[in-house]
Amino acid sequence: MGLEEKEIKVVGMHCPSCVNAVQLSLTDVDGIEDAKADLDSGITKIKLDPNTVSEDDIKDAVEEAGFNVE
Ligand SMILES: [Cu+2]
Repeated sequence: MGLEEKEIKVVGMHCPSCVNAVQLSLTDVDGIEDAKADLDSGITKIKLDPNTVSEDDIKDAVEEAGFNVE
């Protein structure tokens, strides 16, 4: 079972603690191994197990942290 890299765009981040919150919320999801968000672009790279994680899981985690997926 291989990991996949997925890229999303998160909107609403405006400081390093926003970045942290997004990353923590994402890596908290079962099946997400790593998440790196870029503050300026919002581009967030997620390393995940595609069999475990759905688009909705990602969206929910970002929203739970208080942000949105574009
Ligand atoms: Cu912030």
